[in-house]
Amino acid sequence: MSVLFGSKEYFKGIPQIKYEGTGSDNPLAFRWYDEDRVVAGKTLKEHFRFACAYWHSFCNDGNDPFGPGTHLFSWNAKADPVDRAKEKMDAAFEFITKMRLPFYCFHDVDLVDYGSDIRENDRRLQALVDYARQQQAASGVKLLWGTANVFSNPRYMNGAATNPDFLVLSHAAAQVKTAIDATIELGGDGYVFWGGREGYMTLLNTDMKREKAHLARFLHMAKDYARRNGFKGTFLIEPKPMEPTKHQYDYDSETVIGFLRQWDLLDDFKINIEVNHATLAGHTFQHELQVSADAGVLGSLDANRGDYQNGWDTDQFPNNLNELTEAMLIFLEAGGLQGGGINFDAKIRRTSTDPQDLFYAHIGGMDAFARALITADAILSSSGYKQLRKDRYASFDTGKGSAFEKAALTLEELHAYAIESGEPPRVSGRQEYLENMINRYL
Ligand code: XLS
Ligand code: NI
Ligand code: NI
Repeated sequence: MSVLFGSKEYFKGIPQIKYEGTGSDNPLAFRWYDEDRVVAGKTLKEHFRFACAYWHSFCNDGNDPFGPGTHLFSWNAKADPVDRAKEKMDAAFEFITKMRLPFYCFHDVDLVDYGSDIRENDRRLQALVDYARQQQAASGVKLLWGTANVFSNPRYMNGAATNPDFLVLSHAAAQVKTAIDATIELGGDGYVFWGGREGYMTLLNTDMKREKAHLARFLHMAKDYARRNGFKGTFLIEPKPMEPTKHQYDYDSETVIGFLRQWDLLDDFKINIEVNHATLAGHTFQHELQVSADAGVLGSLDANRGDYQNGWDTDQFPNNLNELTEAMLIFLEAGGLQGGGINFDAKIRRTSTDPQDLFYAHIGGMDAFARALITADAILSSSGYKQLRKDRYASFDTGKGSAFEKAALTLEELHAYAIESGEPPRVSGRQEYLENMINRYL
């Protein structure tokens, strides 16, 4: 695999990252992520399908509401937007291949800067799609999913598909059409809708019922267009409860599943769960995984973590082994993701200004997922964990409990059964025992 496509090396002196095992103290090596290691019937590479998020790693320069960026992007030098974007792509593919990430994800405006002329934007994106096709062929890196950023441009301040102004909606549609074309052309496995401003700030000016109907119509149009043009992949909705909008319609997995069912979209759409969005919704990452897995729509993951003290999307790189091990128990029991992968929707901190920092961040995330999956597999195959949970429900396996599940009991019969059987014995849920088990296997 050749590492360099362009003529310049942007991450100088950093070699391709290798697996060296837990005995290694090289900070630029994997200690757990051995991509060829087989766990539960698949290699780690196949399980995770790790992806680099173009926006955080190559566009976000560390700016915050109090000051400009701190990260030096040497690839942003050229004046012409397409030339500049090609250098950024050289840097991106250099990083992605050095990092051994098999996939990447982008928004249209991550690949190249957009202006306000739709035809010119389409032309610019096409130039970068042509370039990406060559980069993908040379490196073997693939597109996990594409998406359109229909939340940053000021015209989307009141939403995109849910905007009260039909003309704004049509601009969003124009962007989504071109982003779908790009995703199809680059062989993307998925297409994501994250409704950043699909929601409202105040009900005083909002017809919520009408806005949600518009969103459903918009998704149907996009799906029909993509299917007509040969897209065989998965459409994904990424729930988030708030930020930037006060109340977002795609609040959490349960809400999105209800919406997809109501509007007859469940055959084509699955969920893209993001860890920090789960916690913003007042849930755990594990909860969101289980809800989606149970509904058969566990599509893809945006990996990151939040901050216990903050109420916003801090998008830090994942490193919480207990959380990830619990998550991997659900992941393995669900049989993995349906068509998706694990995209690092995470950013290095404003103060992380060395070129190596982006590598440390991804190495840490990939190692944490690998260690968690290996641990979860050991728990599933050699502990009493599954049996313990099954046994809690044993009273539904036979007799009256089983009749209840089969809808063969009436409320009067349950009344009689309770009287005849007397007070139920206390049965421990053994939470601390189970929590200790995770630490024992780690
Ligand atoms: C923002 C979202 C965004 C989506 C893609 O909070 O996570 O990055 O993943 O639009
Ligand atoms: Ni995300
Ligand atoms: Ni996010």
